[in-house]
Amino acid sequence: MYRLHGFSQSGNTYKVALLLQALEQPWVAVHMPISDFAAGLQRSDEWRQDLNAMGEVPILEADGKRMTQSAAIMLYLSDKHGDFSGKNEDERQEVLRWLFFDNHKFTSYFATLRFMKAFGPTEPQPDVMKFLRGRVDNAYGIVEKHLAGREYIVGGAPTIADLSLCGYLYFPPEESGYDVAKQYPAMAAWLQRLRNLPGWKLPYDLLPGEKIAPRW
Ligand SMILES: N[C@@H](CCC(=O)N[C@@H](CS)C(=O)NCC(=O)O)C(=O)O
Repeated sequence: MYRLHGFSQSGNTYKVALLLQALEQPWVAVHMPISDFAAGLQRSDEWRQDLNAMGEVPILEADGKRMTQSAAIMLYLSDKHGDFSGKNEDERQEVLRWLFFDNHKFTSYFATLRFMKAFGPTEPQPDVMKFLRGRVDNAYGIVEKHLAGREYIVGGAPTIADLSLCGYLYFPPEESGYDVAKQYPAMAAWLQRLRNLPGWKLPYDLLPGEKIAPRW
């Protein structure tokens, strides 16, 4: 039984949860309330020592190991269960390329922007938001262009590259100010396609934690 630490607002946790569902593996959520997260529990010395020195969720406990970093966890699970990793060496190389792009450019700026707009303790500064929107628009434009005329990020079937890139795209538009379904047609069609994966659910239905109204 896999144990996945996180909470429903965490798109990085959602990526791993979606993969466990698609692999039809049994798992339980270990809930870290967003109030603890907002208070910085994950940065305390004790938490870092006991759970993750990097001070982040998701954390997956499995096979006597405690793993972190959603991409590393997804590579482990897709390899172990022999699915969603790409059909050959070239596809697996492409999967890695998109996982790195996602972690550096696609998820990271968007997750930061959304956090500041929806959950930040103080009103975000317009210049900072403008910078983040510029970075997001660039990364989203790249994925939109890539998906025009193709069904999945790599090859002809879903892989962990899809599950990583989609991790923040099913949250309500008001949390980020981005309405992907309206602004990015190729991404919208791809997100619709991914809903057919086994066990697919929206983040607030798959992971524990109350939906909260965006703050700013
Ligand atoms: N690259 C990491 C990012 C993980 C991450 O940023 N997690 C957020 C929650 S979604 C977090 O725990 N942040 C804590 C902090 O920055 O203090 C991954 O994919 O797992």
